[in-house]
Amino acid sequence: MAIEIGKIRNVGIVGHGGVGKTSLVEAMLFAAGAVTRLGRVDDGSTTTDFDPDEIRRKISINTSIAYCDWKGHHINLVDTPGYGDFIADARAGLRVVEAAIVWKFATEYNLPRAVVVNRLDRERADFFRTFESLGKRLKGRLVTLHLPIGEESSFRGFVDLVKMKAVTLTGNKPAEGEIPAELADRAKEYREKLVEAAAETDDDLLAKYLEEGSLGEPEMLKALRAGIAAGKLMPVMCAAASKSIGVHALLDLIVDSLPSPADRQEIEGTDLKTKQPATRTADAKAPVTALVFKTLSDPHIGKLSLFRVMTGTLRAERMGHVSWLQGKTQKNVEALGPGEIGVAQKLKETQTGDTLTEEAQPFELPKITFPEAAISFAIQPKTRGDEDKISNALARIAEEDPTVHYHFDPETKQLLVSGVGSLHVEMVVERMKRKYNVEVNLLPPRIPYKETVKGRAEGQGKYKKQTGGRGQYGDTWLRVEPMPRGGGFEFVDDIFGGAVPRNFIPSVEKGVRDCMKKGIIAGYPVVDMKVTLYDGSYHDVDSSDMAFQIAASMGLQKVFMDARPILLEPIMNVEVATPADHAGDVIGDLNSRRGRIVGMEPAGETAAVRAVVPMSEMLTYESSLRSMTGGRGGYSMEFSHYEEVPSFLADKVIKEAKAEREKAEKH
Ligand SMILES: Nc1nc2c(ncn2[C@@H]2O[C@H](COP(=O)(O)OP(=O)(O)OP(=O)(O)O)[C@@H](O)[C@H]2O)c(=O)[nH]1
Ligand SMILES: [Mg+2]
Repeated sequence: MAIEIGKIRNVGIVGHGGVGKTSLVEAMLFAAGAVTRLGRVDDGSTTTDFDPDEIRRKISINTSIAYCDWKGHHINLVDTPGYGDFIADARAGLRVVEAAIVWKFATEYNLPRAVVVNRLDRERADFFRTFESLGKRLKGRLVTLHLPIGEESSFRGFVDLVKMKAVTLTGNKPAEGEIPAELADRAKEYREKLVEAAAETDDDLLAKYLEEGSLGEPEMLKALRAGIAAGKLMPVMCAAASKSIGVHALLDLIVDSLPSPADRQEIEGTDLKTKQPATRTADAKAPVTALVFKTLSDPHIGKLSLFRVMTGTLRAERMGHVSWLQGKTQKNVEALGPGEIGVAQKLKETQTGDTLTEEAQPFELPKITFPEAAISFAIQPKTRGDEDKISNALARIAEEDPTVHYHFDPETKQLLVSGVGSLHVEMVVERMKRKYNVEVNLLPPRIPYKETVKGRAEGQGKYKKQTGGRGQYGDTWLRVEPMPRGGGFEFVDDIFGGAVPRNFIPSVEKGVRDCMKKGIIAGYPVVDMKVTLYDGSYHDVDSSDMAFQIAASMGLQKVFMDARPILLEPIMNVEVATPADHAGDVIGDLNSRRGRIVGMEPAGETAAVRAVVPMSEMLTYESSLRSMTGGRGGYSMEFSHYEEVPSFLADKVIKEAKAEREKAEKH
C-alpha cells in the first residue's frame, strides 16, 4: 500500500559545504531507529554519503535520499551537497520537497524553511551572533524556538521556548527539565518574541493574545505551521548533529509544522495532448506523473532513476519493481503514491528531468534547469587505443550528470570535458577510473588563441622547381591588412591583365586559407585579416594548381611576419557571488588575473561582482574562490570577445607552441 499523502514529509537539507547536513540526516535516522548505529562522515559510515568518492573526500557530491518513520509519519530526507560544483544536484533535489532545513539560508529556494544552527559544540560557535546576523537579513520573519544551554564543548541541550522547558540528553534520549536559573530571563524575553510572531500570523490569534496576554501550546503550534507554510515565519533551532542534540526536536518540527505534499494539491505542467499548460491533483487515483530528479548509473547495478510521484499511484507490477531508498540500499515496495520518493531500475530512455507519465494521458512536469558548464579541460588517454572506452564512459557519466559535457575540438585536436568547476571535472576523471576502468590525464585546457596582424605589409611568394621532366612554377604578390575584431577573413583578387591566370586564382585563395587555418606564429588560426592578390607571374607549362597554392602559402607566411603579428585571447564575462565581507579579496584577486571590474552590486550579505577576465587566467579560479570565501562563493562565466595578448605573455605562448610542434615532429 502506498502511504497516505498527509503522512508524508519531504524535506531538503540545504546549506554551504561542510556545515553538517549529512551528519544531521544521519543523526535523525538514528534517533528514529531507521539505522542501528550512528554513522560518521569522518569514517565514511553515513547512510547518505555512500559513494566511494564521497567517502574519500569526506564531502557530499550527490543528492541522496534516506527515510525514517517518526510518530506515524514517513519522512524523506533529501541530503544535498553544499559545494558550488555540485549545485545542480542540490537544485534538482529541491524540486521534490515541500520544505527545506537550512543552515544559514539560500533565498533562491522559494520554499518554506526552518533553520538549524548546527555544530554548536564547536569552538567559537555563537548561537546569538548567528541568530542576529540571520535576523538582519530576514527582517522579522526569523523566530527562535530554542536557546542553547551551555556553549562550545559544554553545549548540552536547549530551552524549548514553546513548552518553556529545558531539554538535555540522557543517554541518547532527550529529557525535559526545569529551565536553568541563569537562562530564565532570557527565556522569558525570547518566548515573548515568539508568541508575538505567532500571534501576528492570524487575526483571531492576535485578538486572543491581546486579550489574554499569552497563547497556549496547541495554538502556538498551529500558528507556527501556518506561518511556516505561508513563508511568514522561519523557525530557528539549536543542534549538534554529531552529539544527537536537537535532532529529536527537529523530527518533531518536521512532523508537526512543516507542510506535507497534501498542501500542494495542484501540480502544474503541460498536457502533452493539447500542448497547453494544465494542472493535475495530487490524488492517488489520478493518472501517474512522476519527476525523475536524479539518475545514477553503475556498471554493476545498472541504471537507477530516482523520482518523486506527483500524482497517481505507481505500482511495482507496472515497473518491474519500485523501491524506497535508504542511501544506497533499496527497499522494494508494492506501490508509491503521490508525494512519495522512490527509485526504479533500467528505464533505458529516461533521463534526469523527464516525467514518468501514462501513455494514454501524457503530462509533462516543468524541466529542471541546470547551470551552464563554466570550465573545460582537455583529456588524454593514459593508454593508447582507449578512446572508445573513454567516450563510452563519458556518455554514461553525462547521462548521470547533466552538467557534464564533452566534445572533440577539431581546432586543437583535443577531447574537451566541461563542468561547473575544476573540482567537478576532477570528479569526472576519478569516476571514469573507478567505475569504467579507464584512466586519463587531465591537461590544462588549451586556450583557443587566435592570430592576426596589426599592420599592413606586402611581398612576394614564389615557388619554382626544376627537377627533370615537368617543373613547378607559381608566383604571387600578396598584401595583408588588419580587419576589425570579428571581421573574419576577406580575399581580394586585384589582378589586372592576367598576371595570374583566372583558373589559378582559386588556388591562391586556397593556399592562403590553408595557411591561415594552420596558423603562422604559434599554430593558432589566423583571423580578422584581409589578403589581396595584386600581382604575380606564371609559366605556360610548369604552372599548376599545387604550385600556386604553395607559392601563396609561402608568400603569406613571409608577409604576415612583416605586418606586426599578434596573438588574440578569449575574454570571459565573469560573475562572482561572494559573501560581502570577502568582496574586497575577490576584486583584488580578479585584478591580479588581468581582470577588469565592470560592476558590483551589493545584495545584503552577498555581493555580485562582474568582471571581464582572460580565459587563461580563470583555469584555477574555482579552487581559489573556494579557499578565499571558505566555500561560500560561486561564479559563472561565458565567452565575451577576443583581445590582444600582452606581448610578454604572447612570447611565452609562442615559445610553448614551438616546443610542442618540435615534440610532435619527433614522434
Ligand atoms: N563538532 C561537530 N562537528 C560536526 C557536527 N556536525 C557535523 N560535524 C562535522 O563537520 C564536518 C562536515 O560534516 P558533514 O555532515 O559532512 O557536512 P555537510 O554539510 O553534509 O557537507 P557537504 O555535504 O560536503 O556540504 C564533519 O567532519 C562532521 O563530523 C556537530 O554538530 N558538531
Ligand atoms: Mg553532506
